[in-house]
Amino acid sequence: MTHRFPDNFLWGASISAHQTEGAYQSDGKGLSVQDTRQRDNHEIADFTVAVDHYHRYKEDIRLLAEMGIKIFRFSIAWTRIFPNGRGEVNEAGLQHYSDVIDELLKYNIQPYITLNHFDLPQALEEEGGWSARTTVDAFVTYAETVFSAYGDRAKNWLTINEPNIMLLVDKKILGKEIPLQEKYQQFHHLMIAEKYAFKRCHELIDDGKIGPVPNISLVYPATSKPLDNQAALYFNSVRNWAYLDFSCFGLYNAVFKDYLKRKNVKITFAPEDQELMENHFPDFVAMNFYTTVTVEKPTQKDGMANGISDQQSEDIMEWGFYKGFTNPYLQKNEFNWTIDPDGLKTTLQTLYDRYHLPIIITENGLGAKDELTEAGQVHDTYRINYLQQHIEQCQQAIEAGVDLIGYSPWSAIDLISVHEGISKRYGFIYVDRTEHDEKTLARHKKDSFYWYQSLIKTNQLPS
Ligand code: BGP
Repeated sequence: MTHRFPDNFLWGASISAHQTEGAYQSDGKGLSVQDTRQRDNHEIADFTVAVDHYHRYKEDIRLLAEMGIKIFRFSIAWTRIFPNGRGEVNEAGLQHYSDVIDELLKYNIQPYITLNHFDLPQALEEEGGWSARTTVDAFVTYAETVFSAYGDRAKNWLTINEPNIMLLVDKKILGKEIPLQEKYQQFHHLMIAEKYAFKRCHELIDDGKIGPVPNISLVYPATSKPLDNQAALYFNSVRNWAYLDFSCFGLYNAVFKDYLKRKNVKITFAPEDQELMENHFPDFVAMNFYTTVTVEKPTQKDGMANGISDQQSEDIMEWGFYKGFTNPYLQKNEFNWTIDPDGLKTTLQTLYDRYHLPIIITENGLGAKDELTEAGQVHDTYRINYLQQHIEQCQQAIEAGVDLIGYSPWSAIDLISVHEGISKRYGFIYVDRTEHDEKTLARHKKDSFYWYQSLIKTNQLPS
């Protein structure tokens, strides 16, 4: 039996600014923490040129329109609008995204715009970054500026990409470790900044809609031992629900509060925070999903070292709370990330039962080492299989009553992976470059491009 997706289902594709645009100092752009960050792995490409989407956005959008997408998720580089994070607006930067939006609308593609995707202005970082309350003020001015500039044409917004992963995997994403007390003060500031974004989007944009965009991985207990289940409860809270409970319920949940208390972390609230938390809410939840995580309760023999080295791996340890465990029932991709399509359905059902809001998947995809043939083709059957298995579970979730409104995989075009450079490709469109050779930067449609095009056209998975 074939099942069609709902008629208005939002098929899309996603990217972020710093991973695609390049042109890192063009037209008045300031530096962001992604331009300056210390890298563990110096073998990988940096973001100076990336895949040159800044100059080639028209070609990229034309290809994406040919693929048939209804929505395009991209982020604005804050440093193009305010090179120093605040102060005078850079008109050239403001014009650029206006042109991008117009180009999308020409093809009837709706923009879904992320306000900030890992690329905080370096000038704000030097004043304390998200540890400083003044960064919240700068963010609010930036958000108001782009809402006012684009809100007549762009109605759908996402706040701050994956604050949970940014804080948990700080070393890899930001290039430095943040002490725990500071990390959770940053959490508070990020989440308050998001509350302001909900408020100002609703005030400034007619019919404006906005949602949080965390990375959600359901956490499984390693065994049926009660203490493994408790480990999963804590990691689910610290990794997933602390963020969404703040966004959607306006509170610190009890498990997360207990975690903070046991870690001796104390959060400073500003006088306006409680009111903001309790009165401004999202219209939908956007979710990035790659895998699930499995944990057990650590024992004395595990030692007491704490650390989380990768968002998707078993390399997680917090003494007294949880420790990563290799799930023997799941396969892994070539970059060691577990693959769990069934877990996507369970994650969607859990999320929907918790928040009762429409859900849109804004990232899901397979990073792989693609090969371009001499004929300019890429036979990425492995990516098609991954997407097919996950989309099947989306369909099952919809049939099970989840209000899933769209699916926008990672990524529209090849881009520079946060951890692994251009060698780990995600796109439907291949970009001809290597880590250190920019080559032609020519675009080539992969087999997955044609597969996704046909899926969108028929609005159903091939039988
Ligand atoms: C998410 C980020 C993306 C993207 C993706 C894949 O956490 O929002 O920016 O990079 O993960 O991760 P990676 O690039 O490490 O493979």
